[in-house]
Amino acid sequence: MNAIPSYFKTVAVLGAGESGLAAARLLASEGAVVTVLDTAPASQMGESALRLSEEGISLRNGDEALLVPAKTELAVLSPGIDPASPQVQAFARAGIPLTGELEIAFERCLCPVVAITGTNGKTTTTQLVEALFKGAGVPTSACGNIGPAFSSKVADSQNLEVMTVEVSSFQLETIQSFSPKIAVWLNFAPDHLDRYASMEAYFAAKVRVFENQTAEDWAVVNARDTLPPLKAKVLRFSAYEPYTPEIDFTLKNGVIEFRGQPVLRLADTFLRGAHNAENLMAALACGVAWGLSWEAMRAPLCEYKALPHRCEVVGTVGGVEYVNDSKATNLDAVEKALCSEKRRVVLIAGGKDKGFEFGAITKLVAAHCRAAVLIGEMAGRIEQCWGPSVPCLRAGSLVEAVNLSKGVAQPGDLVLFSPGTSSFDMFKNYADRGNQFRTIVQQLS
Ligand code: UMA
Repeated sequence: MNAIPSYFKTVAVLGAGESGLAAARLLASEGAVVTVLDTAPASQMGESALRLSEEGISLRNGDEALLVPAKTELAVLSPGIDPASPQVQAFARAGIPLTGELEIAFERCLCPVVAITGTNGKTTTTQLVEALFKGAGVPTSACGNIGPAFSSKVADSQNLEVMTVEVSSFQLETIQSFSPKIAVWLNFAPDHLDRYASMEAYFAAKVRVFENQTAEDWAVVNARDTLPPLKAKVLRFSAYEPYTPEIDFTLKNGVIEFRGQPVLRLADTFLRGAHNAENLMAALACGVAWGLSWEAMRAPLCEYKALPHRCEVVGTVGGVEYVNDSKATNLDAVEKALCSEKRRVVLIAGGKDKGFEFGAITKLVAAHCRAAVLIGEMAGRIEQCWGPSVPCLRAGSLVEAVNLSKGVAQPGDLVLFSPGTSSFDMFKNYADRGNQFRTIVQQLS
């Protein structure tokens, strides 16, 4: 099993979100004295955080959360908190060891872990892997970045054969012993440039998923990505490259092949597009690593239905289909949505400025789109990039964007809401953004 954890008596947990609360409860259940520190005011805390005192856990908010509690022996970071932030640096200056919620959970997990990372497709693949294992009779539970937090699932690990964990680069920044039996690397593209100084820094955090693996473990990797030498046994996949002996999973005429032999028809699943073929390949590769048969793996993958906000069809009005791809929070995701589409597209894009260069996909947008409707903080910058090649319209709200799109789209077209950046300038999160889009489209019809 995993490394024997070092138990600390007095712990500070930074962040009272889902990760922090789960880590705090896990540590308190071992008898640790836990203080949760959250820089947001108490008035913004959820009910679960406000009930911590009933469980013997202290909560400090606002400026008080910037002070290091006396006698702290360990600080546990939530993934959304940047280790470079003043709050974290105060612990570093006091010489207090820092770790992360993922590491805390891994140290205590009693079954092996499959870890799934990548810029896009993590959540879908995590669900596919969970479905595949469960369908094949291997008890597992999906957790981590997908939610619920890994720490909240540790108690279940004694009854599971494997834990299926979605891991983000933020979580990987603070690992020490985290070592998955199977590590999946789906893809890598620009993202989170509001947290990382460079793409190299983002890559360096993400690639740590392989850091503690040994020759007994497996790495399931995208054949198109250049990775450092891996210690684990490697299975490679690509939906964009032809079969060669180096690439185990490939896509030919809509059929996923393993070493040149057909194993799964994409049309037999509910998923579409080369990007989803890669998600399926990664899940199948986990099954191969675990020793499952193709027969056992096929049925659960064919039954799997995509999650909301990922190229989700939300309505057809006047012969125009409306698709909610609100989860597209980076340009790679927009690119994948456009490439899997043969119809003319009216693209609704834009949102919070997190440093992306939308010019990188101008040619693709021009090739696929009748027009682009732009919203949010980034609308002006996107128009500058796309304007010369694609008719661009600006909208002050999502309702206006949908109405403008309706006016421009022709029967047989697709209105694709694939923003390409974060939602936080106008919405609570991508799910709120996608739900609002769905409601607006439903009202159209
Ligand atoms: N906070 C501080 N100090 C700071 C910043 C924030 O105290 O300097 C506090 C906030 O006030 C807030 C809490 O920290 O109360 C939030 O912590 P968090 O941002 O780590 O969020 P959690 O609710 O713990 O959710 C995290 C993941 N969030 C992030 O990585 C940003 C969730 O992934 C994950 O589902 C959850 O743990 C359970 O594992 C979300 C996400 O957006 C879905 N992930 C990113 C992505 O997928 O792109 C990486």
